[in-house]
Amino acid sequence: MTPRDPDCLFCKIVAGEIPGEVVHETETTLAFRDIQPQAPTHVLVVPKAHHPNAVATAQADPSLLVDVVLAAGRVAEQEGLVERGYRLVSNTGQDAQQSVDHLHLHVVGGRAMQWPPG
Ligand code: DGP
Repeated sequence: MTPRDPDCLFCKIVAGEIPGEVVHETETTLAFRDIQPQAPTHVLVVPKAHHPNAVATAQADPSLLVDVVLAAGRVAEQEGLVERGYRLVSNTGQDAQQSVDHLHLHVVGGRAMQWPPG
């Protein structure tokens, strides 16, 4: 059974209760455009099952974390980001400014980026 948090925004997008601009889907993952894009391409890749962050996902269901990373790679290919590169970001916790406690990989690309992040 797929764990779900009834109060979770991304669980609602996965369930189709809140609209999302979906760009890729697998049996276990969904990818949709970020509502506040920080670059020409900014897609969020989430597991359909609710897990609060990447480490919790790896602990609970390691192959699901692999599914999410592979889906992010497919999105990068689809969006034409592979040649020039892109960033995969997974904010975790308060200091990292994680605002939705459902694992999501930000796939960000289409412009040159800075390091370190702010
Ligand atoms: P984070 O701060 O790492 O937890 O990223 C959460 C992202 O989710 C943030 O970049 C904005 C995005 N976001 C928030 N609400 C919505 C929404 O309703 N739809 C979509 N597509 N993205 C959202």
